[in-house]
Amino acid sequence: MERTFAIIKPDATAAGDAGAIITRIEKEGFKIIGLKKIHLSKKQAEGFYAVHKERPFFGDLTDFMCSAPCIVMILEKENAIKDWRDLMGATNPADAAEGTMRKEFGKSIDNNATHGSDAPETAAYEMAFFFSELELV
Ligand code: RTP
Ligand code: MG
Repeated sequence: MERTFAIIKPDATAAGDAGAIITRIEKEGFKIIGLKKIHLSKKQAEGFYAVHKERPFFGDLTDFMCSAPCIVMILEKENAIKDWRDLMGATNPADAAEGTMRKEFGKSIDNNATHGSDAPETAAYEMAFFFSELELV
């Protein structure tokens, strides 16, 4: 079993799409072992996306992530990291395949509905950033 970290981003949470996204996550065989709704501060958003701090979109990305509440989750499944990335679809919803979360719920490359860890090391960092072991069931 593998664990990955997922976010229902502020756009999808505000749009009322969290329920549909969670339903799909469960249908695809992921177990939700941690879940909470939070409103990130700018500092927390910058810490979470620190790998992107030199990128031109860093300011807009971190402004967006602290603009409204989001839902953070830890998902468990065989190949959870890759399978959640596949279910999310391409970063830009315009390029995302039919049936993916970003195609269905994303509006633009900046407002793309979901986040997923991209490797075991980033998953470990991101899970520990938001959850303590005590919060996982
Ligand atoms: P995420 O980390 O949010 O799951 O997205 P990702 O792996 O598919 O994409 P990543 O390269 O990690 O970028 C993080 C977020 O930054 C925004 N972005 N904008 N304007 C641009 O060229 C650009 N590239 C990335 C996206 O909102 C992306 O989700
Ligand atoms: Mg990423």
